[in-house]
This record gives sequence, C-alpha cells and structure tokens, in this order.
Amino acid sequence: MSRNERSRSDARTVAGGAETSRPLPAEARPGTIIRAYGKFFDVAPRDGGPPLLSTVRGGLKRERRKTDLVAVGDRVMVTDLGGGEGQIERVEPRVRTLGRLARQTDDVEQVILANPDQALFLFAPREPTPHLRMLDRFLVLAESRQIPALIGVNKIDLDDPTPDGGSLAHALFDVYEAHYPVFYLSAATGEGVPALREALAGKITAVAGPSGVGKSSLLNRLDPEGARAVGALSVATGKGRHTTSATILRRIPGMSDTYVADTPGIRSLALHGVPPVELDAFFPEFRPYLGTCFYPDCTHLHEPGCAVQEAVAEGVIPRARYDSYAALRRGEPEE
Ligand SMILES: Nc1nc2c(ncn2[C@@H]2O[C@H](COP(=O)(O)OP(=O)(O)O)[C@@H](O)[C@H]2O)c(=O)[nH]1
Ligand SMILES: [Mg+2]
Ligand SMILES: [Zn+2]
Repeated sequence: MSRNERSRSDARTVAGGAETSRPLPAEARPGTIIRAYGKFFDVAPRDGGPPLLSTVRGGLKRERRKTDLVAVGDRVMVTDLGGGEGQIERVEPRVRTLGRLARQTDDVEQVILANPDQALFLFAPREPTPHLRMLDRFLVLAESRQIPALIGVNKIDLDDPTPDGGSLAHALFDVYEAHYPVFYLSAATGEGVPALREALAGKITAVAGPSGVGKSSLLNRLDPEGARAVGALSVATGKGRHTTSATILRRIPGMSDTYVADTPGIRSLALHGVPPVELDAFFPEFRPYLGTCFYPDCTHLHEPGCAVQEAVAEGVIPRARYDSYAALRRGEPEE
C-alpha cells in the first residue's frame, strides 16, 4: 500500500462535513450516529433522550466522497421531525476514522467507526489463553493511527496464581503499564468496572479482542438497557449474528456523551498500511533508542551495535514485547 493510500485512513485525514450550501435549521441539535440500517440511521441527541430514526437530507446525498457519507460515530446536526424520527442536516468533519479500503484496488473507504477517541483491547488471563502477539498487533494498529489504547484484562475472577504466589494476569499484563492504562476487571463480578467507566467518560471507545474474552458481557454490564434491546432485536429478526457484524455504538447510561462499540472489524485491519521499516516507531518502549543504533537502517533483529537489542539484554525493554516486534518485523504468521 502506498503512502497516499495509507494517509486516507490515517488519523489526520479529515473526511466529510464540507457541505455548507444550505443554512442549518435553527432547531437542529447535535447528535451522534449510533447505528446504521442502510439509508436509515439512529441518531442519539447529545443532550440525552431517545435516538431519532433519521434519513440524510437530500442535498447531502449528492456529495460523493471517497468514504461512507455517514457512518457510526459521526457527529451530526439533526432535526427532530416528531414521532421518533429525524433528519440529518449536517455531518461534522471526522476527527479520525477507523476504516479500510473496501478492496485493495478500491477507492472507497469502508468506515468501521468514525471518531474513535480511544480503543479498549480486551483479553483474559485464561479461557481463552491470551495470545499477546495479537495484543501487540492491536497496539501497533492503535499507535499507527494515533488512537490512544487502553488494555482490559477481564475474567480477573478466574485469575490463577503463579508458582511464586503472584497473579498470572499481572505477570502477563503488568509489562504494558509503562505505556498503556491496564484495567484488571471482571464483567461477571463487576470488579474493576467502576475504574474503567471513568476512563470511558465522554468518549467514543472501540472495543476489540479475541472471541470469548467477555466483550459482550462487559458491554452488557456497562449498558444493561442496551443488552435487552440488542437481545430483543436478535430474537425478532432471527439474525443474532448480524447484530455483531456491524458497528453499534452503545450509550452508557448515566454518563454524558459516552459510547462503547464492539468493533470486530478491527481484527481484519491487521497491519495494513504499516510498512515494516516503520514498525519500530509503534513500540513506545523502543522510542528512546531509535536513531541511536550503529546502523542508521538497523532492523533491530541481528545487527551489532543495536541499541534496542542492548536495552532488551539489560531488561529495560521487556523481552516479550521485543519478541512480538521481531515476529511482526519478519512477517511471521500469528500462532
Ligand atoms: N468467569 C468469568 N466469565 C466471564 C466473564 N466475562 C465473560 N465471561 C464468560 O465468558 C464467555 C464469553 O463471554 P462473551 O461476553 O460472549 O465474550 P465475547 O466473545 O468477547 O463477546 C461467556 O460464557 C461469559 O459468561 C468474567 O469476567 N468472568
Ligand atoms: Mg461477543
Ligand atoms: Zn537497532
């Protein structure tokens, strides 16, 4: 993928919102797209209240851009038409986009989530066994798109002791605390959930992680009302699976303008658009050493005089993180 293509889905790319030809109706209110159904969108008004099932005003549709016109996460101005319906009058410029080109050859970006403020990567100490290589890959993705990352270690109620009497979860995940907030929690018991809620306040958070770690359980704990609505919809349409394939923002009750979304699509983004030579910059542990190796084009894999490998040998850079870097740099498939 060329640099040009890359920048299109980059954090700094601003898509949309250029449309200004008609004055905004005085009664238009700010809102957030929380769900898309083809031409219809649920818009959550910023000031609370039930979502408005909305269509996009005619003039806006004529604007063709190289991305979805309206996507979940977009901030919009909406007029309330009564009866729970609304009209989207304006789409604000996107601050960030989590998306991908629909096909390698394609020009149109498929938006997984517009305006993610941060990402929460959820893992568990066991059930399923954590593959930290996957977490490291998620973190590179977040770093490369300048999306702040949080790490959630769910199922802390299932935590095992280590031979020295410590905790397995902490043994695996404490290493990340130098650069990322780590939340040890249990969707089952509620432990650690209040601290996580605080970190979500006022933000749009994309949640990703392997199957079975408790993403749905956590979102249901954060948004118990939504749990019922999503469940009811699955039953009504018989398409339960479908409800998790498209992004749905869930507003956390009792918190202003706070949304979480299960974003399974993140996994398919892989490391598209991260050239191997730039990978080292996306490991924050490496940053103090970059540019100080003997060879300016050091890959940090085998060269003598490599400051990164020295830092690993001294135990300053965690070995596990370095091993992930090396595997990703060599393009090794994930186990
Ligand atoms: N013991 C325990 N089980 C959990 C916890 N969170 C989720 N589970 C269970 O783990 C399984 C997978 O959870 P689910 O939310 O469907 O995971 P998802 O695939 O990431 O959405 C279910 O059987 C949940 O009941 C937790 O904190 N502790
Ligand atoms: Mg799930
Ligand atoms: Zn080096």
